[in-house]
Amino acid sequence: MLTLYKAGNSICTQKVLITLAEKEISYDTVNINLFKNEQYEPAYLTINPKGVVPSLVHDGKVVVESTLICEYLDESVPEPPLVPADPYLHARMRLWSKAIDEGLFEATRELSFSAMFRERLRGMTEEQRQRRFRNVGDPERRARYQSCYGLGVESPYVFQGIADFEKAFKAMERDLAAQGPWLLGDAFTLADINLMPFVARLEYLNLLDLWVADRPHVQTWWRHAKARPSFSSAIADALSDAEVSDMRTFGSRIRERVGERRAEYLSDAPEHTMAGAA
Ligand SMILES: N[C@@H](CCC(=O)N[C@@H](CS)C(=O)NCC(=O)O)C(=O)O
Repeated sequence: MLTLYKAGNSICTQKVLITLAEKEISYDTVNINLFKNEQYEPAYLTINPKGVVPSLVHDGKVVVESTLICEYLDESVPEPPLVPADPYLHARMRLWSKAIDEGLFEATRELSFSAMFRERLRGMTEEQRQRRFRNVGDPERRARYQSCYGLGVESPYVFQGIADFEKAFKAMERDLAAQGPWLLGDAFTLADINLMPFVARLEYLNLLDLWVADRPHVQTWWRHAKARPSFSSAIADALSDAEVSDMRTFGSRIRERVGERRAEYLSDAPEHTMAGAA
């Protein structure tokens, strides 16, 4: 039996939901409400000591970290394969996972936070807010939350995120131009799946075109990705109208400043700069 601990509109959960849909795996879900701090409840921390979603429990065995969960699912249910058999392509797939886990995840979280979760935190009591900041005692995560709560788009973490997206889209455009339609060529893989929720979030925030307006291969890739039934079931159809409208409203408010900060980054970035996936 498979149980997925998930949260509504969580980018990391969405990666796993796409993988489950692609493989047509059935599962149960337990919803963890991040705005009620349910991720920090002692019972949940025994499953996921970092106090984050998603977590997968398979016949009593716990698997955490969305990238690892997707790979675990691919190994457990081999058809259709989502990890390339070729060792070189496998390494390139992992390079994309690393770029996401070591940069784009935080980039997306910080942009989302500055645009909209910041507003929700303002609605919490001081005690709830401090609990969220304190989380599970991770000083780095706390510093990021506090910086984005206090400074919004002016936070240095948001600037880092804008730079990380710039590098990633540049690398995507290069790889897709060399060999599409998917990131690793003909086969749709976890490299594509891992990126989809992040690109979707930027689009819902009305920010995506800031990076991809001049990147036609990324645009084509994104059209193909959105046409997959797994995208609809895991992301588009799972979002409420209110969530979609909130993302657009709050994202639009930071759009101009994000564009300016991107221009600031580009004016100073070395020409050869590329993401980890380069
Ligand atoms: N590296 C982890 C990150 C998980 C993560 O941070 N998830 C977010 C939701 S997308 C979360 O649970 N945040 C709750 C919090 O920070 O309190 C993964 O990929 O599974």
